[in-house]
Amino acid sequence: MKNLFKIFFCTYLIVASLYELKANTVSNSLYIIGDSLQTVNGGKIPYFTFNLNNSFSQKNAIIELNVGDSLNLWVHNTDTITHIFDIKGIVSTNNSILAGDSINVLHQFNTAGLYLFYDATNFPVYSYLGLAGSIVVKDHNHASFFWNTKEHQSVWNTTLTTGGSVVWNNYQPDFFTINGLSHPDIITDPQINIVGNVGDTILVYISNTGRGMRSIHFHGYHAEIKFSSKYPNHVGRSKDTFPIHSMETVVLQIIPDKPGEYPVHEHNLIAVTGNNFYPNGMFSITNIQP
Ligand SMILES: [Cu+2]
Repeated sequence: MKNLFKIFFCTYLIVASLYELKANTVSNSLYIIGDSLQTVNGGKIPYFTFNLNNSFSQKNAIIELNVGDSLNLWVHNTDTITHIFDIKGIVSTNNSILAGDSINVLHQFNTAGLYLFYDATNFPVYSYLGLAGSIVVKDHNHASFFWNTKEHQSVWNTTLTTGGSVVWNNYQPDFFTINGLSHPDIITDPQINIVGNVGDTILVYISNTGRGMRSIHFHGYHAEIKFSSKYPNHVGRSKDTFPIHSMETVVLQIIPDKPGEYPVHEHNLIAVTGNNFYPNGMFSITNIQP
């Protein structure tokens, strides 16, 4: 009888552990949509996004997964030309999607971090024009904030979408967005503006899907690098300014040591402007309560 119980108990343990190891499959759809981006001065420039449903939003999709999840992703091309879907460093099989067609991508994410999906068509043209979003892979349940940072040289968007070409070395962007937003939407967006309490563990996921270099400066608090797509050896460093190369990502952890309200901004001063006006660019506010 005792042995029988042991067998039952062991079987239970094995089944339970197998169940725990079974990762979730998360299904998502992305729609490639061409429309226009509203800039801070009320203008509109040609723009494309990956959206989670078939209606255009200036905010590119952010897909959230837990470590071990498999992403079952359908990518639908609602545009009139072929696009190519890649997940940087993960899926680069040049998945061409004909106009009006769809593809399916299945991938298991076993490492926490921040990954970029983008359009490789005539790179960097369509990625620059907006087709670059992010996949967040978490190994925690802490408060998390998400920034997809990007610049725009507004006249180039028209040039590139009407078949013209540009000289990328002459890049002089005039608009700077986070998650496709400009001032004042940036400072009211709950995905962007860090809120919390002293002692909280807070994660900030930052990607640079523009063509320029980022230098993100946190006032008031230091942050620790938890993930860096370009410099894995930087993990563990604690500082207040974070360079991020084009098409790279970092994950930062902040544990606030004091209450306060502080800016977080891009330290290249042109990038805190929009149409030459401050603070119309990459500028947000951290609000920490006691
Ligand atoms: Cu600063």
